[in-house]
Amino acid sequence: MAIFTRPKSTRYIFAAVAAVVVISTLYSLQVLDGSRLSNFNPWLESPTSPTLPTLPAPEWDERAVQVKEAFLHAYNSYLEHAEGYDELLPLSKAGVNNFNAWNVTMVDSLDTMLLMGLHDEFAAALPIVHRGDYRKVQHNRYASSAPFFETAIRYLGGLLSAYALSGEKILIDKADYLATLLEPVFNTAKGFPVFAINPTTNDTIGGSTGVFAEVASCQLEWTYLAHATSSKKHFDVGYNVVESLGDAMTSRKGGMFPTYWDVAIGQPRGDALTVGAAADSAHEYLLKQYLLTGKEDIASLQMYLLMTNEVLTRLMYITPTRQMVYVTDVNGVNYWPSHHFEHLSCFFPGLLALGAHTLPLDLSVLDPTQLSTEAQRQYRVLSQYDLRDLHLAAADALATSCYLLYADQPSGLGPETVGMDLKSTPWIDALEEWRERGKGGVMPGLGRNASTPVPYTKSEYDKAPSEPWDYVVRRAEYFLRPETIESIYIMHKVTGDPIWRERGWEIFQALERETRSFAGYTSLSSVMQSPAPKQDEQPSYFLAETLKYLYLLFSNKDPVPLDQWVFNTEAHPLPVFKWTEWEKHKFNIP
Ligand code: DMJ
Repeated sequence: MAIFTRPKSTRYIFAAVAAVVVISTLYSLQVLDGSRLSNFNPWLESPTSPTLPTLPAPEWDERAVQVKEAFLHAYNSYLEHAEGYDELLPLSKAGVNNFNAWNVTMVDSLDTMLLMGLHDEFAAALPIVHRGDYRKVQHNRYASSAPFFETAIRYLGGLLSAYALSGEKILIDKADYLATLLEPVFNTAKGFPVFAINPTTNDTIGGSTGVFAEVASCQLEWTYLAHATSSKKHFDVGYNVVESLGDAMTSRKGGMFPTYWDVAIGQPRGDALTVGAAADSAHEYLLKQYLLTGKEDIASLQMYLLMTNEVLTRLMYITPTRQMVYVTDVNGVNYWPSHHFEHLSCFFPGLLALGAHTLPLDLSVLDPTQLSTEAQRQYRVLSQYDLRDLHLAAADALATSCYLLYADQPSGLGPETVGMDLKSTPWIDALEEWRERGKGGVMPGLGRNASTPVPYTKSEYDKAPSEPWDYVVRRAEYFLRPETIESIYIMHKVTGDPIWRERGWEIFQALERETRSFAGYTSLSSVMQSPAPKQDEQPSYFLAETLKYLYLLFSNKDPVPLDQWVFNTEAHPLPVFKWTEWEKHKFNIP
Protein backbone atom coordinates (compact mmCIF):
# COMPACT_ATOMS: atom_id res chain seq x y z
CA MET A 1 0.00 0.00 0.00
CA ALA A 2 1.23 3.46 -0.66
CA ILE A 3 0.54 5.73 2.20
CA PHE A 4 2.43 8.88 1.51
CA THR A 5 6.10 8.20 1.86
CA ARG A 6 8.63 5.45 1.45
CA PRO A 7 8.20 2.37 -0.73
CA LYS A 8 7.29 -0.79 1.18
CA SER A 9 10.69 -2.41 1.33
CA THR A 10 12.44 0.63 2.76
CA ARG A 11 9.48 1.25 5.05
CA TYR A 12 9.99 -2.08 6.74
CA ILE A 13 13.77 -1.68 7.00
CA PHE A 14 13.23 1.81 8.36
CA ALA A 15 10.65 0.44 10.77
CA ALA A 16 12.94 -2.29 12.04
CA VAL A 17 15.85 0.09 12.61
CA ALA A 18 13.57 2.74 14.08
CA ALA A 19 11.96 0.22 16.39
CA VAL A 20 15.33 -0.88 17.79
CA VAL A 21 16.47 2.71 18.30
CA VAL A 22 13.15 3.81 19.76
CA ILE A 23 12.75 0.84 22.08
CA SER A 24 16.26 1.15 23.46
CA THR A 25 15.81 4.91 23.89
CA LEU A 26 12.49 4.41 25.61
CA TYR A 27 13.96 1.84 27.93
CA SER A 28 16.87 4.12 28.77
CA LEU A 29 14.39 6.90 29.52
CA GLN A 30 12.35 4.40 31.55
CA VAL A 31 9.27 5.20 29.51
CA LEU A 32 8.20 1.67 28.76
CA ASP A 33 7.76 0.69 32.37
CA GLY A 34 5.73 3.82 33.01
CA SER A 35 8.04 5.20 35.67
CA ARG A 36 8.98 8.36 33.78
CA LEU A 37 5.31 9.09 33.25
CA SER A 38 4.42 8.54 36.89
CA ASN A 39 2.71 11.62 38.29
CA PHE A 40 3.33 13.29 34.94
CA ASN A 41 1.13 16.18 34.12
CA PRO A 42 2.82 19.49 33.65
CA TRP A 43 -0.43 21.31 32.93
CA LEU A 44 -2.60 20.28 35.86
CA GLU A 45 -3.87 22.88 38.30
CA SER A 46 -2.28 20.93 41.12
CA PRO A 47 -0.94 17.41 41.41
CA THR A 48 -3.87 15.16 40.58
CA SER A 49 -4.26 13.53 43.96
CA PRO A 50 -2.41 15.52 46.61
CA THR A 51 -4.57 14.45 49.51
CA LEU A 52 -5.45 10.91 48.49
CA PRO A 53 -4.11 8.44 50.96
CA THR A 54 -2.35 5.76 48.96
CA LEU A 55 -3.60 2.40 50.14
CA PRO A 56 -0.97 -0.16 51.03
CA ALA A 57 -0.45 -2.72 48.29
CA PRO A 58 -2.13 -5.64 50.13
CA GLU A 59 -5.35 -3.66 50.37
CA TRP A 60 -5.44 -3.26 46.59
CA ASP A 61 -4.88 -6.97 46.24
CA GLU A 62 -7.85 -7.53 48.56
CA ARG A 63 -9.95 -5.36 46.27
CA ALA A 64 -8.78 -7.47 43.33
CA VAL A 65 -9.98 -10.53 45.24
CA GLN A 66 -13.40 -8.89 45.57
CA VAL A 67 -13.52 -8.49 41.79
CA LYS A 68 -12.58 -12.14 41.39
CA GLU A 69 -15.50 -13.02 43.68
CA ALA A 70 -17.79 -10.87 41.49
CA PHE A 71 -16.56 -12.73 38.42
CA LEU A 72 -17.30 -16.07 40.11
CA HIS A 73 -20.79 -14.89 40.97
CA ALA A 74 -21.42 -13.85 37.34
CA TYR A 75 -19.87 -17.00 35.87
CA ASN A 76 -21.31 -19.54 38.31
CA SER A 77 -24.77 -17.99 37.87
CA TYR A 78 -24.33 -18.42 34.12
CA LEU A 79 -23.33 -22.06 34.61
CA GLU A 80 -26.20 -22.72 36.99
CA HIS A 81 -28.99 -21.13 34.97
CA ALA A 82 -27.74 -20.81 31.40
CA GLU A 83 -25.08 -23.42 30.67
CA GLY A 84 -25.28 -24.43 27.02
CA TYR A 85 -26.64 -20.99 26.10
CA ASP A 86 -24.75 -17.89 25.15
CA GLU A 87 -25.71 -15.50 27.92
CA LEU A 88 -27.52 -15.39 31.25
CA LEU A 89 -30.88 -13.67 31.75
CA PRO A 90 -30.21 -12.79 35.39
CA LEU A 91 -33.76 -11.88 36.39
CA SER A 92 -35.47 -14.77 34.59
CA LYS A 93 -32.67 -17.12 35.70
CA ALA A 94 -32.55 -18.61 32.23
CA GLY A 95 -30.30 -18.65 29.19
CA VAL A 96 -30.49 -16.88 25.83
CA ASN A 97 -28.67 -17.41 22.55
CA ASN A 98 -27.56 -14.04 21.23
CA PHE A 99 -24.40 -15.16 19.42
CA ASN A 100 -24.55 -18.47 17.55
CA ALA A 101 -25.32 -20.67 20.63
CA TRP A 102 -21.65 -21.58 21.05
CA ASN A 103 -21.48 -20.67 24.79
CA VAL A 104 -20.23 -17.15 24.21
CA THR A 105 -20.04 -16.32 27.94
CA MET A 106 -17.76 -19.31 28.52
CA VAL A 107 -15.44 -18.63 25.57
CA ASP A 108 -15.33 -14.88 26.27
CA SER A 109 -14.39 -15.65 29.92
CA LEU A 110 -11.53 -18.12 29.43
CA ASP A 111 -8.66 -15.63 29.57
CA THR A 112 -10.25 -13.75 32.49
CA MET A 113 -10.20 -17.05 34.40
CA LEU A 114 -6.53 -17.55 33.57
CA LEU A 115 -5.58 -14.02 34.61
CA MET A 116 -7.52 -14.39 37.87
CA GLY A 117 -5.90 -17.75 38.60
CA LEU A 118 -9.23 -19.65 38.31
CA HIS A 119 -7.60 -22.79 36.96
CA ASP A 120 -10.36 -25.22 38.04
CA GLU A 121 -12.99 -23.20 36.20
CA PHE A 122 -10.73 -23.02 33.15
CA ALA A 123 -10.04 -26.77 33.20
CA ALA A 124 -13.77 -27.52 33.51
CA ALA A 125 -14.59 -25.24 30.56
CA LEU A 126 -11.93 -26.61 28.23
CA PRO A 127 -13.67 -29.88 27.22
CA ILE A 128 -16.94 -28.00 26.65
CA VAL A 129 -15.17 -25.49 24.42
CA HIS A 130 -13.49 -28.40 22.65
CA ARG A 131 -16.86 -29.99 21.85
CA GLY A 132 -18.26 -26.72 20.40
CA ASP A 133 -19.55 -27.31 16.89
CA TYR A 134 -18.91 -24.13 14.95
CA ARG A 135 -20.53 -25.48 11.81
CA LYS A 136 -24.00 -25.31 13.37
CA VAL A 137 -25.66 -22.02 14.24
CA GLN A 138 -28.95 -22.03 16.13
CA HIS A 139 -31.58 -19.59 15.01
CA ASN A 140 -30.81 -16.34 16.85
CA ARG A 141 -31.32 -12.62 16.41
CA TYR A 142 -29.14 -12.83 13.29
CA ALA A 143 -31.33 -15.64 11.82
CA SER A 144 -29.19 -18.73 11.26
CA SER A 145 -25.95 -16.92 10.67
CA ALA A 146 -22.85 -15.98 12.62
CA PRO A 147 -22.37 -12.18 12.69
CA PHE A 148 -18.76 -11.78 11.60
CA PHE A 149 -17.60 -8.93 13.88
CA GLU A 150 -19.08 -10.25 17.11
CA THR A 151 -17.91 -13.78 16.33
CA ALA A 152 -14.39 -12.57 15.60
CA ILE A 153 -13.93 -10.34 18.65
CA ARG A 154 -15.67 -12.56 21.22
CA TYR A 155 -15.12 -16.16 20.11
CA LEU A 156 -11.97 -15.97 18.02
CA GLY A 157 -10.37 -13.32 20.25
CA GLY A 158 -11.31 -15.35 23.34
CA LEU A 159 -9.83 -18.58 21.98
CA LEU A 160 -6.62 -16.91 20.79
CA SER A 161 -5.98 -15.09 24.04
CA ALA A 162 -6.69 -18.15 26.17
CA TYR A 163 -4.28 -20.06 23.92
CA ALA A 164 -1.60 -17.40 24.30
CA LEU A 165 -1.97 -17.44 28.10
CA SER A 166 -2.26 -21.22 28.56
CA GLY A 167 -0.53 -22.86 25.57
CA GLU A 168 -3.47 -25.34 25.31
CA LYS A 169 -3.28 -26.70 21.76
CA ILE A 170 -7.03 -27.42 21.64
CA LEU A 171 -7.63 -23.67 21.72
CA ILE A 172 -5.46 -22.75 18.76
CA ASP A 173 -6.91 -25.66 16.79
CA LYS A 174 -10.42 -24.39 17.53
CA ALA A 175 -9.39 -20.85 16.60
CA ASP A 176 -7.87 -22.05 13.34
CA TYR A 177 -11.01 -24.02 12.52
CA LEU A 178 -13.37 -21.15 13.38
CA ALA A 179 -11.34 -18.58 11.41
CA THR A 180 -11.32 -20.88 8.39
CA LEU A 181 -15.12 -21.21 8.58
CA LEU A 182 -15.45 -17.42 8.71
CA GLU A 183 -13.04 -16.63 5.88
CA PRO A 184 -15.55 -16.65 2.98
CA VAL A 185 -16.74 -13.26 4.34
CA PHE A 186 -13.52 -11.74 2.96
CA ASN A 187 -14.32 -12.61 -0.66
CA THR A 188 -14.92 -8.97 -1.61
CA ALA A 189 -13.10 -6.65 -4.01
CA LYS A 190 -10.76 -5.21 -1.36
CA GLY A 191 -10.88 -8.01 1.23
CA PHE A 192 -13.16 -6.24 3.72
CA PRO A 193 -15.59 -8.65 5.44
CA VAL A 194 -19.34 -8.74 4.80
CA PHE A 195 -21.73 -8.75 7.75
CA ALA A 196 -22.30 -12.47 8.45
CA ILE A 197 -21.94 -16.05 7.31
CA ASN A 198 -23.93 -19.24 7.64
CA PRO A 199 -21.12 -21.69 8.43
CA THR A 200 -23.29 -24.69 7.58
CA THR A 201 -23.84 -23.60 3.99
CA ASN A 202 -20.93 -21.14 3.60
CA ASP A 203 -23.44 -18.53 2.38
CA THR A 204 -22.43 -15.00 3.24
CA ILE A 205 -25.05 -12.47 4.30
CA GLY A 206 -25.14 -8.69 4.21
CA GLY A 207 -25.82 -5.75 1.94
CA SER A 208 -23.10 -3.68 0.39
CA THR A 209 -23.10 -1.12 3.23
CA GLY A 210 -21.04 -1.96 6.29
CA VAL A 211 -19.99 0.07 9.30
CA PHE A 212 -16.35 0.91 9.90
CA ALA A 213 -16.15 -0.97 13.23
CA GLU A 214 -17.35 -4.14 11.56
CA VAL A 215 -15.26 -3.92 8.40
CA ALA A 216 -11.90 -3.07 9.98
CA SER A 217 -11.64 -4.72 13.40
CA CYS A 218 -10.18 -8.12 12.62
CA GLN A 219 -6.53 -7.35 11.83
CA LEU A 220 -5.26 -8.26 15.31
CA GLU A 221 -7.04 -11.61 15.44
CA TRP A 222 -5.93 -12.74 11.98
CA THR A 223 -2.40 -11.41 12.33
CA TYR A 224 -1.80 -13.22 15.62
CA LEU A 225 -3.53 -16.36 14.31
CA ALA A 226 -1.23 -16.33 11.25
CA HIS A 227 1.78 -16.06 13.53
CA ALA A 228 0.57 -18.84 15.86
CA THR A 229 -0.35 -21.24 13.03
CA SER A 230 2.26 -20.19 10.42
CA SER A 231 -0.57 -19.82 7.93
CA LYS A 232 -0.19 -17.60 4.88
CA LYS A 233 -3.92 -17.83 4.24
CA HIS A 234 -4.70 -16.26 7.63
CA PHE A 235 -1.89 -13.72 7.21
CA ASP A 236 -3.34 -12.48 3.92
CA VAL A 237 -6.71 -11.76 5.54
CA GLY A 238 -5.25 -9.31 8.07
CA TYR A 239 -2.74 -7.86 5.62
CA ASN A 240 -5.40 -7.23 2.94
CA VAL A 241 -7.47 -5.23 5.40
CA VAL A 242 -4.45 -3.08 6.34
CA GLU A 243 -3.48 -2.64 2.66
CA SER A 244 -7.00 -1.70 1.61
CA LEU A 245 -7.33 0.80 4.46
CA GLY A 246 -4.00 2.25 3.31
CA ASP A 247 -5.29 2.59 -0.26
CA ALA A 248 -8.43 4.33 0.97
CA MET A 249 -6.32 6.67 3.10
CA THR A 250 -4.08 7.50 0.14
CA SER A 251 -7.19 8.67 -1.75
CA ARG A 252 -8.54 10.59 1.24
CA LYS A 253 -5.15 12.28 1.87
CA GLY A 254 -5.44 12.28 5.64
CA GLY A 255 -8.02 12.67 8.35
CA MET A 256 -10.29 9.99 9.76
CA PHE A 257 -12.24 7.28 8.00
CA PRO A 258 -16.00 7.78 7.90
CA THR A 259 -18.47 5.45 9.63
CA TYR A 260 -20.16 3.92 6.59
CA TRP A 261 -18.44 1.83 3.92
CA ASP A 262 -19.39 0.25 0.65
CA VAL A 263 -17.97 -3.19 1.36
CA ALA A 264 -18.53 -4.42 -2.18
CA ILE A 265 -16.09 -1.88 -3.63
CA GLY A 266 -14.08 -1.33 -0.43
CA GLN A 267 -14.55 2.44 -0.24
CA PRO A 268 -15.89 4.77 2.45
CA ARG A 269 -19.34 6.17 1.84
CA GLY A 270 -20.79 9.42 3.26
CA ASP A 271 -19.13 11.77 5.67
CA ALA A 272 -20.26 10.86 9.21
CA LEU A 273 -17.23 10.97 11.54
CA THR A 274 -17.17 9.48 15.03
CA VAL A 275 -15.07 7.35 17.34
CA GLY A 276 -18.28 6.09 18.96
CA ALA A 277 -20.89 3.53 17.96
CA ALA A 278 -20.31 1.77 14.64
CA ALA A 279 -16.77 3.09 14.27
CA ASP A 280 -15.02 2.68 17.64
CA SER A 281 -12.91 -0.46 17.40
CA ALA A 282 -11.63 0.24 13.88
CA HIS A 283 -9.91 3.34 15.26
CA GLU A 284 -8.54 1.24 18.10
CA TYR A 285 -7.05 -1.32 15.71
CA LEU A 286 -4.99 1.28 13.80
CA LEU A 287 -2.72 1.73 16.82
CA LYS A 288 -3.00 -1.81 18.12
CA GLN A 289 -2.06 -3.49 14.83
CA TYR A 290 1.13 -1.42 14.80
CA LEU A 291 1.91 -2.46 18.38
CA LEU A 292 1.04 -6.16 17.93
CA THR A 293 3.43 -6.46 14.99
CA GLY A 294 6.34 -5.24 17.10
CA LYS A 295 5.95 -1.77 15.49
CA GLU A 296 6.55 -3.04 11.97
CA ASP A 297 3.23 -2.05 10.41
CA ILE A 298 4.08 1.61 9.72
CA ALA A 299 0.98 2.12 7.55
CA SER A 300 -1.25 1.50 10.56
CA LEU A 301 0.79 3.99 12.61
CA GLN A 302 0.43 6.66 9.91
CA MET A 303 -3.32 6.13 9.79
CA TYR A 304 -3.48 6.31 13.59
CA LEU A 305 -1.69 9.68 13.57
CA LEU A 306 -3.88 11.08 10.80
CA MET A 307 -6.99 9.94 12.66
CA THR A 308 -5.92 11.40 16.00
CA ASN A 309 -4.90 14.68 14.31
CA GLU A 310 -8.48 15.07 13.14
CA VAL A 311 -10.09 13.97 16.40
CA LEU A 312 -7.95 16.35 18.47
CA THR A 313 -8.60 19.33 16.22
CA ARG A 314 -12.18 18.70 15.08
CA LEU A 315 -14.11 16.32 17.33
CA MET A 316 -13.12 17.38 20.83
CA TYR A 317 -15.06 20.07 22.66
CA ILE A 318 -14.98 21.75 26.07
CA THR A 319 -18.06 22.79 28.05
CA PRO A 320 -18.60 26.37 29.22
CA THR A 321 -19.08 25.92 32.99
CA ARG A 322 -17.31 22.80 34.22
CA GLN A 323 -14.76 22.75 31.40
CA MET A 324 -15.50 19.08 30.72
CA VAL A 325 -13.67 17.83 27.64
CA TYR A 326 -15.53 15.37 25.43
CA VAL A 327 -15.38 13.76 21.99
CA THR A 328 -18.43 13.97 19.78
CA ASP A 329 -19.46 13.02 16.24
CA VAL A 330 -19.39 15.51 13.37
CA ASN A 331 -20.38 15.79 9.79
CA GLY A 332 -17.16 15.59 7.80
CA VAL A 333 -18.20 18.23 5.23
CA ASN A 334 -18.44 21.22 7.56
CA TYR A 335 -17.51 19.50 10.87
CA TRP A 336 -20.88 20.36 12.38
CA PRO A 337 -21.01 18.62 15.83
CA SER A 338 -23.97 16.73 17.34
CA HIS A 339 -22.56 17.32 20.86
CA HIS A 340 -23.57 13.77 21.75
CA PHE A 341 -21.07 12.01 23.99
CA GLU A 342 -21.42 8.23 24.08
CA HIS A 343 -20.34 5.70 26.68
CA LEU A 344 -18.88 3.72 23.77
CA SER A 345 -16.50 6.64 23.05
CA CYS A 346 -15.00 6.32 26.52
CA PHE A 347 -12.50 3.73 25.23
CA PHE A 348 -10.83 6.60 23.35
CA PRO A 349 -8.93 8.21 26.27
CA GLY A 350 -7.40 4.82 27.01
CA LEU A 351 -6.33 4.51 23.39
CA LEU A 352 -4.67 7.96 23.46
CA ALA A 353 -2.89 7.07 26.71
CA LEU A 354 -1.72 3.76 25.25
CA GLY A 355 -0.30 5.61 22.23
CA ALA A 356 1.44 8.15 24.49
CA HIS A 357 2.92 5.26 26.48
CA THR A 358 4.20 3.19 23.58
CA LEU A 359 4.95 5.55 20.67
CA PRO A 360 7.54 8.21 20.09
CA LEU A 361 4.48 10.23 18.91
CA ASP A 362 5.75 12.80 16.51
CA LEU A 363 4.48 13.71 13.08
CA SER A 364 7.73 13.08 11.21
CA VAL A 365 6.43 9.72 10.01
CA LEU A 366 3.96 11.66 7.79
CA ASP A 367 4.71 13.59 4.62
CA PRO A 368 2.61 16.77 4.83
CA THR A 369 2.99 17.53 1.11
CA GLN A 370 0.80 14.53 0.35
CA LEU A 371 -2.03 15.57 2.66
CA SER A 372 -5.25 17.42 1.84
CA THR A 373 -5.44 21.12 2.71
CA GLU A 374 -7.49 20.35 5.83
CA ALA A 375 -5.15 17.56 6.98
CA GLN A 376 -2.18 19.89 6.42
CA ARG A 377 -3.89 22.49 8.60
CA GLN A 378 -4.39 19.90 11.36
CA TYR A 379 -0.74 18.87 10.99
CA ARG A 380 0.44 22.50 11.30
CA VAL A 381 -1.67 23.22 14.37
CA LEU A 382 -0.50 20.11 16.19
CA SER A 383 3.13 20.67 15.21
CA GLN A 384 3.13 23.51 17.77
CA TYR A 385 2.73 21.04 20.65
CA ASP A 386 4.70 18.25 22.23
CA LEU A 387 2.42 15.63 20.71
CA ARG A 388 3.00 13.01 23.36
CA ASP A 389 2.17 15.40 26.19
CA LEU A 390 -0.87 16.60 24.26
CA HIS A 391 -2.23 13.08 23.67
CA LEU A 392 -1.75 12.27 27.34
CA ALA A 393 -3.44 15.49 28.44
CA ALA A 394 -6.38 14.76 26.11
CA ALA A 395 -6.58 11.24 27.55
CA ASP A 396 -6.57 12.59 31.10
CA ALA A 397 -9.28 15.19 30.40
CA LEU A 398 -11.51 12.75 28.48
CA ALA A 399 -11.15 9.88 30.95
CA THR A 400 -12.01 12.31 33.74
CA SER A 401 -15.20 13.37 31.91
CA CYS A 402 -16.13 9.70 31.44
CA TYR A 403 -15.62 9.16 35.17
CA LEU A 404 -17.70 12.26 36.04
CA LEU A 405 -20.63 10.93 34.03
CA TYR A 406 -20.61 8.05 36.54
CA ALA A 407 -19.84 10.04 39.67
CA ASP A 408 -22.59 12.61 39.01
CA GLN A 409 -25.39 9.99 38.90
CA PRO A 410 -27.33 8.78 41.96
CA SER A 411 -26.47 5.20 40.95
CA GLY A 412 -22.74 5.96 40.51
CA LEU A 413 -22.85 4.40 37.04
CA GLY A 414 -22.63 6.15 33.68
CA PRO A 415 -25.40 6.66 31.11
CA GLU A 416 -25.28 5.34 27.54
CA THR A 417 -25.44 8.79 25.87
CA VAL A 418 -25.46 12.38 27.05
CA GLY A 419 -26.08 15.61 25.12
CA MET A 420 -23.36 18.07 26.07
CA ASP A 421 -24.02 21.80 26.40
CA LEU A 422 -24.59 23.30 22.95
CA LYS A 423 -22.53 26.34 23.97
CA SER A 424 -19.43 24.15 24.18
CA THR A 425 -16.50 25.21 22.01
CA PRO A 426 -13.75 23.30 20.19
CA TRP A 427 -11.08 22.20 22.67
CA ILE A 428 -8.36 23.11 20.21
CA ASP A 429 -9.50 26.78 20.22
CA ALA A 430 -9.16 26.89 24.00
CA LEU A 431 -5.75 25.20 23.71
CA GLU A 432 -4.58 27.64 21.08
CA GLU A 433 -5.56 30.59 23.26
CA TRP A 434 -3.73 29.04 26.19
CA ARG A 435 -0.67 28.35 24.03
CA GLU A 436 -0.65 31.91 22.68
CA ARG A 437 -0.80 33.17 26.28
CA GLY A 438 2.45 31.30 26.88
CA LYS A 439 0.87 28.15 28.37
CA GLY A 440 0.56 29.88 31.72
CA GLY A 441 -1.81 28.35 34.24
CA VAL A 442 -3.95 25.34 33.86
CA MET A 443 -4.40 23.66 30.54
CA PRO A 444 -8.09 23.96 29.47
CA GLY A 445 -9.94 20.89 30.70
CA LEU A 446 -7.45 19.87 33.36
CA GLY A 447 -8.55 22.24 36.11
CA ARG A 448 -10.12 21.27 39.43
CA ASN A 449 -13.62 22.15 38.16
CA ALA A 450 -13.33 19.66 35.37
CA SER A 451 -12.60 16.82 37.76
CA THR A 452 -15.10 17.46 40.56
CA PRO A 453 -18.38 15.53 40.55
CA VAL A 454 -21.62 17.53 40.77
CA PRO A 455 -24.00 15.05 42.34
CA TYR A 456 -27.31 15.05 40.58
CA THR A 457 -30.57 15.65 42.49
CA LYS A 458 -33.90 15.21 40.79
CA SER A 459 -35.42 18.54 41.92
CA GLU A 460 -32.45 20.55 40.63
CA TYR A 461 -32.38 18.62 37.40
CA ASP A 462 -36.12 19.23 36.88
CA LYS A 463 -35.55 22.97 37.33
CA ALA A 464 -32.69 23.26 34.84
CA PRO A 465 -31.74 20.03 33.13
CA SER A 466 -28.32 21.02 31.83
CA GLU A 467 -27.21 23.20 34.73
CA PRO A 468 -24.89 22.81 36.52
CA TRP A 469 -23.87 19.56 34.84
CA ASP A 470 -23.15 21.00 31.40
CA TYR A 471 -25.02 18.05 29.89
CA VAL A 472 -28.37 16.33 29.78
CA VAL A 473 -28.79 12.58 29.92
CA ARG A 474 -30.20 11.41 26.58
CA ARG A 475 -30.10 7.65 27.13
CA ALA A 476 -30.05 6.71 30.80
CA GLU A 477 -29.35 2.97 30.48
CA TYR A 478 -26.17 1.26 31.64
CA PHE A 479 -25.44 -1.98 29.81
CA LEU A 480 -22.57 -3.18 32.06
CA ARG A 481 -20.20 -1.73 29.47
CA PRO A 482 -16.41 -1.65 30.00
CA GLU A 483 -15.18 1.48 28.17
CA THR A 484 -14.76 3.87 31.11
CA ILE A 485 -13.11 1.21 33.28
CA GLU A 486 -10.86 0.26 30.34
CA SER A 487 -9.58 3.84 30.07
CA ILE A 488 -9.21 4.13 33.84
CA TYR A 489 -7.12 0.94 33.83
CA ILE A 490 -4.83 2.24 31.08
CA MET A 491 -4.55 5.70 32.69
CA HIS A 492 -3.43 4.04 35.91
CA LYS A 493 -0.87 1.85 34.18
CA VAL A 494 0.51 4.76 32.16
CA THR A 495 0.60 7.49 34.83
CA GLY A 496 0.85 5.48 38.06
CA ASP A 497 -1.51 8.04 39.62
CA PRO A 498 -3.54 6.37 42.42
CA ILE A 499 -6.55 8.56 41.63
CA TRP A 500 -7.44 6.22 38.77
CA ARG A 501 -7.59 3.24 41.10
CA GLU A 502 -9.77 5.21 43.51
CA ARG A 503 -12.14 6.13 40.69
CA GLY A 504 -12.25 2.51 39.57
CA TRP A 505 -12.98 1.41 43.12
CA GLU A 506 -15.94 3.84 43.33
CA ILE A 507 -17.30 2.33 40.14
CA PHE A 508 -16.84 -1.24 41.35
CA GLN A 509 -18.74 -0.43 44.54
CA ALA A 510 -21.56 1.08 42.47
CA LEU A 511 -21.65 -2.06 40.31
CA GLU A 512 -21.96 -4.24 43.40
CA ARG A 513 -24.65 -2.03 44.90
CA GLU A 514 -26.78 -1.42 41.82
CA THR A 515 -26.29 -4.30 39.41
CA ARG A 516 -25.62 -7.40 41.52
CA SER A 517 -28.57 -9.75 41.52
CA PHE A 518 -29.37 -13.16 43.06
CA ALA A 519 -28.22 -14.61 39.76
CA GLY A 520 -25.33 -12.68 38.19
CA TYR A 521 -25.36 -8.98 37.34
CA THR A 522 -27.97 -6.96 35.44
CA SER A 523 -27.96 -4.06 33.02
CA LEU A 524 -29.89 -0.99 34.22
CA SER A 525 -32.68 0.90 32.51
CA SER A 526 -31.75 4.16 34.29
CA VAL A 527 -28.61 5.28 36.10
CA MET A 528 -30.47 8.34 37.36
CA GLN A 529 -32.09 6.50 40.27
CA SER A 530 -30.82 4.48 43.20
CA PRO A 531 -31.70 1.70 43.57
CA ALA A 532 -31.55 1.63 39.78
CA PRO A 533 -34.22 -0.30 37.82
CA LYS A 534 -32.76 -3.55 36.52
CA GLN A 535 -32.86 -5.07 33.04
CA ASP A 536 -32.78 -8.79 32.37
CA GLU A 537 -29.38 -9.19 30.67
CA GLN A 538 -25.78 -10.00 31.53
CA PRO A 539 -23.72 -9.48 28.35
CA SER A 540 -20.65 -11.70 27.94
CA TYR A 541 -18.39 -8.64 27.63
CA PHE A 542 -19.10 -7.90 31.31
CA LEU A 543 -16.99 -10.97 32.19
CA ALA A 544 -14.54 -10.57 29.32
CA GLU A 545 -13.90 -6.85 29.74
CA THR A 546 -15.47 -4.94 32.64
CA LEU A 547 -14.46 -7.38 35.38
CA LYS A 548 -11.10 -8.17 33.78
CA TYR A 549 -10.06 -4.51 33.59
CA LEU A 550 -11.24 -3.93 37.19
CA TYR A 551 -9.25 -6.92 38.39
CA LEU A 552 -6.10 -5.83 36.57
CA LEU A 553 -6.56 -2.26 37.84
CA PHE A 554 -6.53 -3.36 41.50
CA SER A 555 -4.12 -6.28 41.32
CA ASN A 556 -0.50 -5.47 42.17
CA LYS A 557 0.67 -8.06 39.67
CA ASP A 558 0.90 -7.08 36.01
CA PRO A 559 0.64 -10.32 34.02
CA VAL A 560 -0.05 -8.50 30.73
CA PRO A 561 2.15 -5.35 30.57
CA LEU A 562 0.95 -2.86 27.97
CA ASP A 563 4.21 -2.95 26.03
CA GLN A 564 4.17 -6.75 25.72
CA TRP A 565 0.46 -7.50 25.23
CA VAL A 566 -2.22 -5.88 23.09
CA PHE A 567 -5.86 -6.16 24.09
CA ASN A 568 -8.31 -6.83 21.28
CA THR A 569 -11.51 -4.78 21.38
CA GLU A 570 -13.16 -7.42 23.60
CA ALA A 571 -10.25 -7.11 26.12
CA HIS A 572 -8.57 -10.35 25.04
CA PRO A 573 -4.79 -9.82 25.40
CA LEU A 574 -2.58 -11.05 22.54
CA PRO A 575 1.22 -11.10 22.85
CA VAL A 576 3.35 -8.63 20.87
CA PHE A 577 5.64 -10.45 18.43
CA LYS A 578 8.04 -9.77 15.58
CA TRP A 579 7.82 -11.57 12.26
CA THR A 580 10.65 -14.07 11.94
CA GLU A 581 12.74 -14.12 8.75
CA TRP A 582 11.08 -17.43 7.92
CA GLU A 583 7.60 -15.90 8.28
CA LYS A 584 8.61 -12.89 6.20
CA HIS A 585 9.74 -15.21 3.48
CA LYS A 586 6.69 -17.46 3.68
CA PHE A 587 4.15 -14.63 3.85
CA ASN A 588 5.95 -12.42 1.28
CA ILE A 589 6.31 -9.63 3.81
CA PRO A 590 8.48 -7.01 2.12
C1 DMJ B 1 -17.80 -4.90 23.30
O1 DMJ B 1 -18.36 -6.01 22.67
C2 DMJ B 1 -16.58 -4.43 22.55
O2 DMJ B 1 -15.81 -3.65 23.40
C3 DMJ B 1 -16.94 -3.66 21.31
O3 DMJ B 1 -15.80 -3.18 20.64
C4 DMJ B 1 -17.83 -2.49 21.67
N1 DMJ B 1 -18.96 -2.89 22.43
C5 DMJ B 1 -18.87 -3.86 23.48
C6 DMJ B 1 -18.86 -3.32 24.88
O4 DMJ B 1 -19.56 -2.17 25.10
